[in-house]
Amino acid sequence: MTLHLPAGPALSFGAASASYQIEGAIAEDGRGPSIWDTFTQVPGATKDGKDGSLACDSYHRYREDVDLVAELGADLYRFSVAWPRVIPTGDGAVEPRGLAYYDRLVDALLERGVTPTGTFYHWDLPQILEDRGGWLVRDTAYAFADYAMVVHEHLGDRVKVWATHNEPWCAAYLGYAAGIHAPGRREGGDAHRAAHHLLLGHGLAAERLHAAGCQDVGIVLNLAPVWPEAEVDPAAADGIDAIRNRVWLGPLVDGAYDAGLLRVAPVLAEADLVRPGDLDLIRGSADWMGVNYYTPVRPGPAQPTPAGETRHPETDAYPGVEPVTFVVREPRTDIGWEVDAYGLEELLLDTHKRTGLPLMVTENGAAYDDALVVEVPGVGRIVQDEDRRSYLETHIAATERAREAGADVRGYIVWTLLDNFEWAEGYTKYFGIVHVDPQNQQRTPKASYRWLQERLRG
Ligand code: IFM
Repeated sequence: MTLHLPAGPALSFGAASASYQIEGAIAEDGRGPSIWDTFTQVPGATKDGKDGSLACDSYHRYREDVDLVAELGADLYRFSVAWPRVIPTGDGAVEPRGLAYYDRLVDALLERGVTPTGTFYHWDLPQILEDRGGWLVRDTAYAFADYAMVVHEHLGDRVKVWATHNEPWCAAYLGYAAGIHAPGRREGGDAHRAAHHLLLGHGLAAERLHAAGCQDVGIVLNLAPVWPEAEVDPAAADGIDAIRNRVWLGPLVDGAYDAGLLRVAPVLAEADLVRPGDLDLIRGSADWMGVNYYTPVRPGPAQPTPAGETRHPETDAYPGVEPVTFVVREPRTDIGWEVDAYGLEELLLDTHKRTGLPLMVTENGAAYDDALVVEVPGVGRIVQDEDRRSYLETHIAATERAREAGADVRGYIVWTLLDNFEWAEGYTKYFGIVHVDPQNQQRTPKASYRWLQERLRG
């Protein structure tokens, strides 16, 4: 039974962010380097060659951001804590100036009547831990639990709803298999080790957080409806579902990795990796689940890799699975992701049935190339983004339909408040409902923000 997750008769609304994507100030107040600081310096790692050193400068402008969230009429703000800000050496001394930043942020939110919800890990691993093996080694899971406890001891009096990880699929498989996210490693099937250690870190942290009285410990997954095309090899489609969805849900719900998953990820059967007690610790450890949804996954016909060519990165993110094409139907957003609101409805209903947990849509939104800024008399500058508004409207409606059909969905949190550093895409894809001028970080609400504001304020 969670105590603080939204539980009102209506859906709660919020906006989300992540530390490395918005904060900047990477060398301020004792922050240590993270894997994203290192990775972004590799030529070609980001599309525009840029990094998060300035981003939206939210480390200094957080009050403006809090005002934007409050004026939106949002109930919630989802932020993540930068591990290297709080423990710059990963598992050593705590940096009080790093914690003080989150104090300021949380207090400002509470003053404006917005409930903060925190995520401990949105991908900014301290570099020093990566140098010791990163998520491929077990020690990182223990260091993560220690770090989560430091943050909870400090902020837990004011932040009641926590998620351990954001999208561990990306951290494990984009980071350690496809190599397109930090730390940029291409370790094939060893990436499954990272998946297990992320889950173990979640389990260790959840156990200690529960013991410390926190009853709202969740995990945020980018689960996806997997809709195989007619020509697909069923074993490949099953492998994709296993690595995208079941590798997380199996341990969390049943305390087991299933046979179909073990076929593509035999390493998960190794006794030295999955040690006695690990799966028992993970089973039942989440009080709620965050669902991040953008697009369905449609595995298509097999795609053999011609000799000498590298496999498509999306294929590499599913190690052990025969390469398939990923079919993307129209319409698509600017990042090339298919728009299908029904996918969210189905995913929420399936996740509800599978887990029985209270759910939150912890991220949903769309990238569009909406650089057009117009001056509206009496309103000021706005960015016209009808496509994003329509995406949000149809996906909020899908969330409501899933609720009406019985899914226990408590909140809908839009990704994202601000145009920000979009990982390997650099600053070339815009998900924000608020435009951020890259020259001076000036914030300008878009039409989608105004639309949501009107809806939330009734
Ligand atoms: O920007 C990311 C976010 O950090 C995690 N979920 C997906 C978003 C869009 O790619």
